[in-house]
Amino acid sequence: GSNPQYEFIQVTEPRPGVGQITLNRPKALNALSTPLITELNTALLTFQSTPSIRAILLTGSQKAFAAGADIKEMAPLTFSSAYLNSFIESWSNLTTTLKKPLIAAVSGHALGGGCELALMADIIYCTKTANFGQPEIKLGTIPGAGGSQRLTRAVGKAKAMELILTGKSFSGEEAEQWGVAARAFGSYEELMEESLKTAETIAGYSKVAVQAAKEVVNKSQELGLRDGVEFERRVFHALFGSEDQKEGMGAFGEKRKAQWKDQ
Ligand code: CO8
Repeated sequence: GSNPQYEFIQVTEPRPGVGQITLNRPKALNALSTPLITELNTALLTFQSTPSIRAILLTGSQKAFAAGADIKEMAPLTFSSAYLNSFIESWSNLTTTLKKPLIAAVSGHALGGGCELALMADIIYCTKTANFGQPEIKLGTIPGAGGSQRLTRAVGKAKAMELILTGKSFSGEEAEQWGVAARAFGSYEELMEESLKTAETIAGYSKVAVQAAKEVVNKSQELGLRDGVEFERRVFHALFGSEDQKEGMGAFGEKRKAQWKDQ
């Protein structure tokens, strides 16, 4: 059920091994205020440290994943207060701190910080009509939570530059074509069902292998090809030291379902 300790998010366990966080600030289209981000961080860290949670789904409402950072909160900020308090830093590095896989299910608006939050997830699923974009330029500012870096890695410099300099939105259908989203669905219901199914599928694998897989794919965004392939091979070798590799390959030989030990 929903957790009463949170005001701006809902936290549930909709399927075995799957933790879901639903952004729930409908009056502001899930604008990412500091209190909301604090709750989101707490919920993610709680899932990270809960052994029964094996995959995490992050979503908003049908109308909005998140319409950006809270403009009303940011409007009066000064350089020195943003700089001295490291505004945004606490939530702009989810991919490096969260070890469990995170799927973002995006319907409706994913703008500014909302687009950046989605880009921090390991997998984006969306509706074809989802509305992605980095409109910060229209507000006299720029993306501040990794958008200029992660969007550029996802779509290439030409498209990223056009999107960030014009502030123009792109659809979920385009997000899928450009490789930002893994899949785009025709309806909200289908999006949520398929997102849960994928989270459940991942939750059904060895935790050790899943964490290693996420780690090596993320390394590809940081390392050159030679170092990346070497890192992958080291981790691949290391997994021969896991019980789950013996179990997985043994179960294949015995034509039975593997029983993961997460060891
Ligand atoms: N911040 C604060 N309030 C918002 C935001 C926002 N980003 N987006 C919407 N709201 C509020 C509106 O003010 C409105 O509230 P009220 O009824 O009190 O006036 C309510 O949500 C509903 O919004 P609309 O009436 O505008 O709804 P529409 O369906 O007409 O329009 C839009 C939807 C197109 C999404 C429109 O609301 C919009 O353009 N929103 C702003 C989008 C935007 O510019 N986002 C980027 C923000 S800047 C940013 O994210 C910088 C990131 C830096 C790093 C992250 C820092 C935390």
